[in-house]
Amino acid sequence: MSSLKKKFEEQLSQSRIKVKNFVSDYGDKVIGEINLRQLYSGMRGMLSMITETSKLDPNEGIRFRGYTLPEIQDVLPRAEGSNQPLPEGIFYLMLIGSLPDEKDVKQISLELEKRSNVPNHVFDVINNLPKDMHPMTQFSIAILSLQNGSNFSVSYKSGLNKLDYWDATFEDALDLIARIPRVAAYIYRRIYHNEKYIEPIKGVDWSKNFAHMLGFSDSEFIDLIRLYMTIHSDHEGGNVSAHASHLVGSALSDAYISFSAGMNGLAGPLHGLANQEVVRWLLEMQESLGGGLPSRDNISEYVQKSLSEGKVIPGFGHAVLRKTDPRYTAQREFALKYLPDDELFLLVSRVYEVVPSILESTGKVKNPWPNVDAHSGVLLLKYGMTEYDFFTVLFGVSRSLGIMAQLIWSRALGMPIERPGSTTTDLMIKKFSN
Ligand code: CMX
Repeated sequence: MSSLKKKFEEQLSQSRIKVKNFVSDYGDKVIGEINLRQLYSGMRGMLSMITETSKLDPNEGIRFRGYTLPEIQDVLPRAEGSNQPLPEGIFYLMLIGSLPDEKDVKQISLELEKRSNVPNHVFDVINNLPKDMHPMTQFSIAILSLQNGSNFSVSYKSGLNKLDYWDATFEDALDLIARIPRVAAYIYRRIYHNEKYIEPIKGVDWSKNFAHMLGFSDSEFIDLIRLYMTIHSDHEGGNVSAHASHLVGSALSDAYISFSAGMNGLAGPLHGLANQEVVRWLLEMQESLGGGLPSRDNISEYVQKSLSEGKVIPGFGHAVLRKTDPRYTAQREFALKYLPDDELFLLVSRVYEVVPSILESTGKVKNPWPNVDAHSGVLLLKYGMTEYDFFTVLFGVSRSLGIMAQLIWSRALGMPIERPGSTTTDLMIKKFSN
């Protein structure tokens, strides 16, 4: 048994007892009220699930097991010569609940390397997809095609004890995290680089290998991927991708099926696809304003026009956050360090100066500040990754860390099948307006 799995198992029985006693002692406590409006507004602010890995505060942003993003960047182990934490470390933190040391992180890199073999039939499946199918659709299909290797499904068929669900899920989760960079890189090289595939390398961390298979060897780009994989990894449980995975997983669908469902949610423009939409919107704006760095007044006019046409400004707003997303700030700091004079970075910065007050002036946007997706694209473009309809796949690879840690915990704590209630408008009218 791997040391990561042993560490998880060691604390499992205690966690189970803690949850059991807590629910038995406090299960009747009321934690909030639900009003009718919330039913019609996407369940905003409705506390309705337990997610152990991270918690999102509207003003402060994400905390991973109690650590803010700047703290994470400070305390997690780094690769030699690198300025960014290794995402293996955030996976350890989310799963085990405490900070890893360098040895722990190194072991995860090795474990992922050992598990990284992708069966040939997965490449056959991808090869049979039209190249113009969106990369997220290809990614989701490829993840599903990995499913026949699921430990959980095979063990369940032969009569798995409920108490051991977590164990088979742990195996699937680690396999999935290990394999999807190869799958994502294969999709990328097939669509955009004439099917010139790059074999994985051994003895390096998860992100470096991923960057290598994508075709990038620049050490700044590798660090960018480490940063990218860390900051996109988790955003508590209620966002569409995490929640979709959790919901599907609650029916005991295995890790592959659950994660693919989450990726289908991430592929929506109001969620993960926003990173692609931001780049498209920025480039279209730049072109329609005559190229170069547009003035604040011109950007303002363009934004007003987009709004008047009933479009959203991609990369701005959030369902929970009410301040600038710390994931945006982390990327801005990276840009200020490595590409302060880049024209598209300057454009992103100018948009940041202009958009919030315009969104505020609409009187309806609850959070006018930028989110993670407002910044990620320009960094990738700078290092030569220009195929921006692929960017959501990178988000997806990163999300595997959080969603898989969440799934292991849900199985370990015996979380039941999700089944909230619903009602009809007529029944509500009958109840309240007579
Ligand atoms: N541009 C224009 N209008 C916006 C807006 C934006 N960036 N953000 C919110 N609004 C509008 C909403 O569309 C809504 O309009 P209607 O009342 O006409 O329907 C109104 O403002 C109120 O919305 P809200 O309560 O402030 O925001 P929601 O919680 O409903 O939605 C989000 C949140 C992210 C979907 C929304 O802000 C948005 O569409 N942003 C642009 C897309 C984006 O960047 N998504 C990525 C989010 C991060 C991620 O998941 O990756």
